[in-house]
Amino acid sequence: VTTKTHVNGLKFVEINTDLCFATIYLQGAQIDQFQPKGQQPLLWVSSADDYQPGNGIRGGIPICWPWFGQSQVEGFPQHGFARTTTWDLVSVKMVNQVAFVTMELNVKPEHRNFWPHETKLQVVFELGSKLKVSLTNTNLTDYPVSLTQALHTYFPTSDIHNTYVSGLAESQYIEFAKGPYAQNDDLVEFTRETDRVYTNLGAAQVITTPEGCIVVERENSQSAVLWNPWIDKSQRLSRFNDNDYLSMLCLEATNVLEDQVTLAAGASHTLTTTIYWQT
Ligand code: TA6
Repeated sequence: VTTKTHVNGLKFVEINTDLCFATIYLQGAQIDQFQPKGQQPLLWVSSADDYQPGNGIRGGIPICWPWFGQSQVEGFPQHGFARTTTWDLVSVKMVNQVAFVTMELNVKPEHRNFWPHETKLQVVFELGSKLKVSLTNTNLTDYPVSLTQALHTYFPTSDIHNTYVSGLAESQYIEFAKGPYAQNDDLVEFTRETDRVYTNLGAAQVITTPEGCIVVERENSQSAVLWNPWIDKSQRLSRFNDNDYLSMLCLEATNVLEDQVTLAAGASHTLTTTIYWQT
């Protein structure tokens, strides 16, 4: 495990063990690559991203915090400010070939107007043949604090037209601010822009692609976002090629809408997602 600097100045941790290869950027504590040894990569990144400081990387797992989506407040950045802020590297440990990388976000004075609360945000990456990401909020104030958040995971596929998501049935979803709609079919396919917030959702979904089946598990999350920008939105997105929609999808572990996190004084909450190739 080594710490390196990208040509554009962004610092990252590189993990190269018998079990996996991964890179995690200190900006946003954003993992952009994870590949179990002997298997295909589990994360997707756009080739249009030039890793400029100040943006979130278009791929991997952006951490959306302390709000998901558009902020209610004019001028506040979409998906919060954690992903464009440099986190502190707390520790790197190896336990039986599994790497544990811990980073913390210490809210900076310039963020105080976005987030005037004393809270601690820590992420632990467990990197083995599976990737487990645990995001812990601790409320250091003496009053309740609420927030929404997402582990905004980008997954790869060689063909979106032969990619299906199962494990969404029996839940309902909101899309384009309409709904809720019942999710009756267990297999969801992609034929147009898809931007759904599922609620009351089971703890595991499976993404079937031509490369194999990716298992996506969530803990302490009853909601998830399923997103593919499709043709028109792909042309409007920053750091995204027009045809990138053909080779990616997002299935995000979230705490949004009625699933938002409300922390009593002194309380903690850990959102976890675990992803791996089903064998
Ligand atoms: O998670 C889906 C979404 O909210 C989409 O609506 C789209 O905006 C996407 O996130 C990417 O947002 P970003 O700010 O990273 O361009």
